[in-house]
Amino acid sequence: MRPNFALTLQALWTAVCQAAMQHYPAAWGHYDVCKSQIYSDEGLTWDFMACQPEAADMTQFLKVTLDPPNITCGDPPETYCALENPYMCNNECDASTEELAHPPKLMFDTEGRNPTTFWQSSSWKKYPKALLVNITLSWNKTIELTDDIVLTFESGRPEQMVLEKSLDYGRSWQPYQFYATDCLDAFTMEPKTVQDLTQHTLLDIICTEEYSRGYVWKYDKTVRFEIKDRFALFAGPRLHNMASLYGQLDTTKNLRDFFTITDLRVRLLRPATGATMVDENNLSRYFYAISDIKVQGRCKCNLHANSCVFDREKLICECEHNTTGPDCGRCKRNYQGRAWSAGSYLPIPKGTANVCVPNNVGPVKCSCNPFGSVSDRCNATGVCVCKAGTSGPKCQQCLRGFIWDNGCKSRVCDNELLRCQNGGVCVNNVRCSCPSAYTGVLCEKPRCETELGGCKGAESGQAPVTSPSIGTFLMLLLLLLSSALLTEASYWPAGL
Ligand SMILES: *[C@@H]1O[C@H](CO)[C@@H](O)[C@H](O)[C@H]1NC(C)=O
Ligand SMILES: *[C@@H]1O[C@H](CO)[C@@H](O)[C@H](O)[C@H]1NC(C)=O
Ligand SMILES: *[C@@H]1O[C@H](CO)[C@@H](O)[C@H](O)[C@H]1NC(C)=O
Ligand SMILES: *[C@@H]1O[C@H](CO)[C@@H](O)[C@H](O)[C@H]1NC(C)=O
Ligand SMILES: *[C@@H]1O[C@H](CO)[C@@H](O)[C@H](O)[C@H]1NC(C)=O
Ligand SMILES: *[C@@H]1O[C@H](CO)[C@@H](O)[C@H](O)[C@H]1NC(C)=O
Ligand SMILES: [Ca+2]
Repeated sequence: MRPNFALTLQALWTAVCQAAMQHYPAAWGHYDVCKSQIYSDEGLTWDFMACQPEAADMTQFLKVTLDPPNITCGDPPETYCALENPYMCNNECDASTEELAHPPKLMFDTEGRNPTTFWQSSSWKKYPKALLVNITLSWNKTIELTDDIVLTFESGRPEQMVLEKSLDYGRSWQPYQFYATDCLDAFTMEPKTVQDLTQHTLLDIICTEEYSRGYVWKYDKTVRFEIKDRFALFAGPRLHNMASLYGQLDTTKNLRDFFTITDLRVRLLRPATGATMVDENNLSRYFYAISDIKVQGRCKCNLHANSCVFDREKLICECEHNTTGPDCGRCKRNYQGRAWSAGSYLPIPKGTANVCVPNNVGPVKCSCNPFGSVSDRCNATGVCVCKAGTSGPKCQQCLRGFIWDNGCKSRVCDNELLRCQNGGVCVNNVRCSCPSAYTGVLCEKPRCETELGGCKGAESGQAPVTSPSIGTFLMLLLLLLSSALLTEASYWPAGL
């Protein structure tokens, strides 16, 4: 299943670069384009689509805040001993020397071939008072996570920690996941792993012991928040029905909100001790050190932008579809002709743009011909939608076979074969003006109104027992005539 997870993720969030795009079936949806020009009956027009920015390394755009602010090591300089060996004390931290300093930014630099770079806290000098550190990552922008959050600890993984998220720029926080060597003891929660979750519980907040176990930290330094596994659960073991999947993604607000954040907070509650007893005589062995934090995601632009720029220390969606705001979360001024709405992943593959429409659309703005168009207002794309037989940007022209008469009407009568009957008069080839006693397209039916008499049988509610009307007869005749002319073996009496 594993290799499928990546695909699942792609399918759900289309976290693909354009080059890779071609390798995925188009039916899976591609949301990298917001609009394209198309040729239609009215000439060149825009076709608008749901769109979103590519996923990216979001750590490039964050602001990191530590609490307490002076918790970073090196002021004053300190010497640390190794957790696994109290006699190995060659870890020096000095904030005033670049080579010996361990500032927070080293959690987000690119690890090259050089020795690992890491942020390090002061040691647990005040034991048994808890060594508490909050690391807050703020984007000042709503983002959607697309891949696992991965923290790499350089001096043992913490024995207790909580990962939290905020959706409102840090005003309120919810836990994402609890981590402990002993979940019951630390948080009075049953230990679970992401494998214990089901499709129905995938948004449950769990405590896991998976990433806190003993001395194995030398080989496994990472602590994860498993987003891919949750996506895979959401998608189910097999992905045959992308439409229903996108449908769920569109309609399951909880699910989308779950992966949406403005801030993350790592609450470090107890450092690695590697033993049941803390060696009180040598507290220089206990501290936090993080070499890397990975956060992969994309700007949330409500499917109204395919690009998000980092401008003056700020992430901004480049909104399309006449939307605006940091998340394209509202309609531009003068484009509030209907309520704002997020774009939709459906129907796949291009979704629905739900563009904002101009205010006061109608004969003011659009000047759609009131007779030729379905509505005097433009539709959401700012286009006059024409009635059958009508065309032109304002729906003021008739297609071939149609004749203008307060809108385009098909040819109904003439003074040759399609004669109005019973003294009716053909008006502009589009209708017969009938004498009051007759009705029907060609005035072929007597009116069935009691005061006019006649039309017997109609009053009783039964089908009038009349011979086929002359109009119908004429039409039948025409039809037969034309088919006869087209048929080689004509059986029509020659004398007719
Ligand atoms: C940080 O500053 C506070 C208040 O100034 C002080 O009490 C505390 O000991 C300092 N902590 C460290 C690790 O230097
Ligand atoms: C910790 O133990 C080592 C080895 O005994 C010693 O060199 C070091 O000074 C000790 N550190 C502290 C703060 O006691
Ligand atoms: C960290 O965040 C928690 C939760 O909001 C708060 O109670 C605590 O005071 C913060 N600071 C530290 C150093 O734990
Ligand atoms: C966050 O962004 C808003 C605009 O979107 C800006 O007004 C505000 O100053 C920013 N706050 C910080 C702390 O950067
Ligand atoms: C947004 O408004 C501009 C200016 O009126 C217009 O050219 C453009 O086509 C509109 N876009 C959409 C998606 O309606
Ligand atoms: C508006 O009408 C045009 C032309 O019929 C059509 O192509 C377009 O999809 C319509 N837009 C919406 C949002 O209904
Ligand atoms: Ca680093």
